[in-house]
Amino acid sequence: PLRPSARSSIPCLPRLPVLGSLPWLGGGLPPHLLFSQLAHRYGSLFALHLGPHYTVVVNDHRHAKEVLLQRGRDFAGRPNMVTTDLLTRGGKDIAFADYSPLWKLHRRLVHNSFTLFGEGTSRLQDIVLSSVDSLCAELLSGGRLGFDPSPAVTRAVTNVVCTLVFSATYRHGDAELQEVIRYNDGIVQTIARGGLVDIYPWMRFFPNKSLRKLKDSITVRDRLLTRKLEEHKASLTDGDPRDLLDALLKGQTGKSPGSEDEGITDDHVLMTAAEAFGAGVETTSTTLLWILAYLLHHPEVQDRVQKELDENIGSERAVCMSDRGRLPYLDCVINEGMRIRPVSPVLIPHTAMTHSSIGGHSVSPGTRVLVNMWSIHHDPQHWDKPDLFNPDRFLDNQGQRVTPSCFLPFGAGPRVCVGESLARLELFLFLSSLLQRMSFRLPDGAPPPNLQGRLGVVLQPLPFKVVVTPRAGWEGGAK
Ligand code: HEM
Ligand code: PLO
Repeated sequence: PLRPSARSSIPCLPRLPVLGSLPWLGGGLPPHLLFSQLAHRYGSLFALHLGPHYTVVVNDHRHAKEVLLQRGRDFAGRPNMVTTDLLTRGGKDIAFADYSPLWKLHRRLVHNSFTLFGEGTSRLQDIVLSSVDSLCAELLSGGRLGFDPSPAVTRAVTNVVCTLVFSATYRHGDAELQEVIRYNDGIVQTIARGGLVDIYPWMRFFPNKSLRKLKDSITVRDRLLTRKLEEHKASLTDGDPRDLLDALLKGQTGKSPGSEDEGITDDHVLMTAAEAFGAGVETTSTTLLWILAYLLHHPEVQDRVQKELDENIGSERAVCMSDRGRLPYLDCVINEGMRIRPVSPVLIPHTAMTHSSIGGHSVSPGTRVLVNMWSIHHDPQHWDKPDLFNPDRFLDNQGQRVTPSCFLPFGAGPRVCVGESLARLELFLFLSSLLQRMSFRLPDGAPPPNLQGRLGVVLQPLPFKVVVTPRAGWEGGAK
């Protein structure tokens, strides 16, 4: 094929004034599926007008790598969006903040705080493992009648993040924990319904029940976090930071490099802590639930993970991070779960900060870019039978683990997920411990979980039920 010249424009959907291309986006499909479908008609790189916003949609891993990696800096901006501006007090966070020195400093502080937890000490592992023990006990007491594992999983993951962010550990049924879970749920249900593709700022002026609920949930969140912040300020010492809030407070004194801006305000500390919290809960619990749903569809995969655990760990002790190299198949199962059901099927919108290009086409500043991870993770040119859950695709024919180049569950480049190492640690410890100690199956006569999912701010599985039975030696859940 001819190499497109820098002048040729990206194939674009038709448009009308004000509405842009919206009349051509009917059909009610969620954005990731709609864009995959449009990619068949217009090619993997196409453009459309979301209301007034010229938007390029990337469906191929090569173009995605140009945007995220090769020219990552050019595309590291974020657009303003109504709901996320409310959520983050106008971008005083990381994920929805535009490119700035302060955003960079924030990223570094959060990243350092996680690695401090992780590598220097084994504290992070201990935190996760203690939450794992309560989760196992809770699931095993769920009895042999089918039950929805989601509340227990959410509680366990929330507990881990509460410890990391503000050093709180809760017992089952704690009122503050319930409050946290409730407000988070309120945000999840109302922010960006149908993905993070925000279109019309003026919509906020219409009476809107869902915006009301979002504001109320944010108020509850802010009240709780402000209290934690004040407590932390009062007890801050010169020693090592106890948690993420401490690390951010300590970062307030260090001025961001080479800038004259105001530095990290209390608002920034609050918004970034709230975000690490929200991201930490939603993504990890959703991924765990997707993998459980797929294990119910594929009992042979569950058996194989358990065989690997029996042969390499046994039932005498708990699994720990240093076992990771001994459990390659489990790693493949985790990767395959993140491939087939990416929590964020369309990444948070990027914007071009300068003149740049994608696939040889020039792109002007301000252009929005949507990376459709769903198409990339389901591209039949790169994945054999992409709709099949098949962890073996992450092993080569010598049984060694491989990472295909079109597998990008955490994104890449300047905007890559800051929680990747934390997420991987949690997914590994939760799944290995659960499958070491118990088996999951469908309740008698129940249909297997629906795998289509529902797109909110993340792509979630619909509720499903499991029956849990302890494995030999783990009748009590923990040792
Ligand atoms: C960004 C995936 C867990 C914090 C992202 C992005 C993806 C992603 C795809 C967007 C990249 C882009 O816009 O180009 C995931 C997955 C997770 C996970 C699959 C778990 C399975 C976490 C956790 C945290 C976290 C545990 C915890 C603190 C963030 C933040 C950003 C981000 C703050 C925004 C980065 C920026 O815009 O500079 N993540 N994530 N994530 N993630 Fe995660
Ligand atoms: C989840 C609900 C919380 O109350 C607020 C929140 C903060 C950060 C968001 C997260 C939500 C959803 C998942 C996001 C994350 C930032 C990065 C992550 C969008 C809205 C992903 C997968 O990109």
